[in-house]
Amino acid sequence: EIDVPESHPRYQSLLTRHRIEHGVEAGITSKQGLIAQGRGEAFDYLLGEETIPSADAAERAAAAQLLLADHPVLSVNGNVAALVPDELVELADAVDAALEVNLFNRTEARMEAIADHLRAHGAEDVKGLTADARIPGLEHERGKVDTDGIYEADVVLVPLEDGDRAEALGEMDKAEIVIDLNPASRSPRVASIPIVDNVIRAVPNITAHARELADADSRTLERIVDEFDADEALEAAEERIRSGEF
Ligand code: PTJ
Repeated sequence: EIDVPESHPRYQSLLTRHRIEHGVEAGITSKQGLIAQGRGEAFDYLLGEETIPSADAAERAAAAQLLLADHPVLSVNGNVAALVPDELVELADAVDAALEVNLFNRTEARMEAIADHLRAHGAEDVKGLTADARIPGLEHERGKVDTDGIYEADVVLVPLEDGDRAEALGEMDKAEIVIDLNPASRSPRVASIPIVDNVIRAVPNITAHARELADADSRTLERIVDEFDADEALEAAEERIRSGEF
């Protein structure tokens, strides 16, 4: 995909940059998405560019929560569509969730480009284009969702979400799983399950946990969700960043 040997110490980070750049060129990722990526990289560097144990626990709890859900939805924006399209389709498949394009900077052109991109990566049904419902408390464009998608979902996975929208979704009484590399950001702080990890590692790891838990009974899954402590996970991430071990 890019002309850098896999042994290069910054291989993963260069690959990620290339995908985001390509996403912008293809009309999938917004220019603000480039800035968001830069911010994410700085936090990822401080976390050691690895899935820390508390993030792995959060990813396992997220898998359990998604498997328990009646109507789980994975929200897709311009950054994750560029970074992990195959992995999102695989996760949706593993937990029987719907994929819904939901953009902070919504334009019809990007909505279509992302839906096409997901379909090219194997998605069968992509929601978000109907936009026949609104998230209460958000300005018109930013609150647009599908009735049979995010609006009626009981569990929503929102990667890289803006704080206001994360809060508004949380107020709709949904279990909210947020992936964000900044543990101090408002969206992971309002999430029921905050995952402080790079989406590049987080999404496939949630899928791996979901596959491992596929035959678990609901009591086991409920216990995994109950035992997960959101505040502890956020603290552990902050501690790792402050420890300076990178
Ligand atoms: O495609 P759209 O229109 O929906 O726009 C998406 C972005 C991401 C541009 C929009 O939601 C936005 O402006 O986000 P913010 O407010 O810049 O927040 C981005 C957050 O995601 C920051 O806290 C970053 O640390 C974090 N982040 C960036 N890249 C990654 C990440 N977290 C996990 N994995 C990443 N690869």
